[in-house]
Amino acid sequence: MPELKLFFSPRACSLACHIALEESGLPFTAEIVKIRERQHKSGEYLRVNPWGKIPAMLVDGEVLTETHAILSYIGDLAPADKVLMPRDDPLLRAHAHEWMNFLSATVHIAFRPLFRPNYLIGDESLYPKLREVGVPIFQKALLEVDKRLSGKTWALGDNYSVVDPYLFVFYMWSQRADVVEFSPPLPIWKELWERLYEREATQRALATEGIMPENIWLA
Ligand SMILES: N[C@@H](CCC(=O)N[C@@H](CS)C(=O)NCC(=O)O)C(=O)O
Repeated sequence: MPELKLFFSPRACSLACHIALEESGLPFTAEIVKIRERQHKSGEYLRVNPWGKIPAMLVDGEVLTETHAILSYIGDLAPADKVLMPRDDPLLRAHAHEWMNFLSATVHIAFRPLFRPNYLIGDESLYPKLREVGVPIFQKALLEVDKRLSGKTWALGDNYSVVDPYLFVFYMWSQRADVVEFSPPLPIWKELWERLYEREATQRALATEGIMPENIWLA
């Protein structure tokens, strides 16, 4: 079994990988790299991931980046009885990738005007304009997730997969104290999130990241 080491920042998209690792039962270590303290731009972390983004995972010392890729890898590596990534059904596997790509390329990015306007535009006086344009796009992306979850227990249907912890993270972001006023009602996603929150693996990852009921929705 390869040696796995995840680099995470509390509440970042790395939380999806963290939960998936806990679900997998695979042995792993996790190292905190605090984005708020700009540790992801420190020389030490840049030696691991010169792109300076979280997450990164070392697999026997080899660096793997991108949440989608890390989740797929964890899903494939997990013991067969876990089935965190569909194995024998090419179309279902494609749906897993469809979800993860949508979450990474569309949903994650849709938070930018709210979280990191400085990544999109230099002039702070234009932030309100950016928000005006970005919030409807953000809302449309979130509503699309809620719609796609309709009638499903988990993202892929009846079975839990690595897609689900990825959905856990973005719902949590959507309910952050400074974001919730911009988020549309997401009743189906909320129910999925609650099912995920109850799982022991989720609770273990949250505890390691210092995310408690009293601080879960803080910015
Ligand atoms: N496409 C990457 C995006 C990674 C990413 O942007 N991570 C954020 C945390 S959620 C980060 O490192 N932010 C700090 C920064 O961009 O400076 C992925 O899906 O893993």
